[in-house]
Amino acid sequence: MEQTFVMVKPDGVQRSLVGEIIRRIESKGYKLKAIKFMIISQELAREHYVEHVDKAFFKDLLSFITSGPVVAMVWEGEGVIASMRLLMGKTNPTEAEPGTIRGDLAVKVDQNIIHGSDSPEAAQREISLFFQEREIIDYNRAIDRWIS
Ligand code: D4T
Repeated sequence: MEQTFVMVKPDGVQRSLVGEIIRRIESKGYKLKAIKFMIISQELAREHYVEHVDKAFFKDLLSFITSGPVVAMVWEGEGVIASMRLLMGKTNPTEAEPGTIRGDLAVKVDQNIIHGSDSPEAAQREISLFFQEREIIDYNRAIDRWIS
């Protein structure tokens, strides 16, 4: 079953949106596989955002993402990688549709409250950056037969 990496960024934690964000993902039907409340180190931030190393916003992005605790998670379900991007809405919250997490809850591109992997390769890379295999939990839910 497909898995994706999701993170409530420091602004989402500061704005007390962790519960609201998890509620939306849970209500959709996806299964929580791993969760960690943590402060991202400079090294991990650089690795996570390595594709943006040449961008003008890279330095600010690093200070922002390391500025306070985040909630890192692995979610599982059918088509979860692409679907999570739809639930999140466009990267720039001013362009994100109402009904999406960013469309409803965020305003600025540099404070867009949530991250989700954008491809199967990114999902695999990001999950293994943030989690060890033993931290990803296998379990059954009674509702799984109604969802998957
Ligand atoms: P993340 O990776 O945080 O989920 O964002 P996206 O996958 O939706 O978008 P991205 O990789 O293009 O951007 C990474 C990250 O950088 C911030 N950002 C982006 C920023 O601070 N200024 C900018 O101009 C852009 C384009 C927001 C997300």
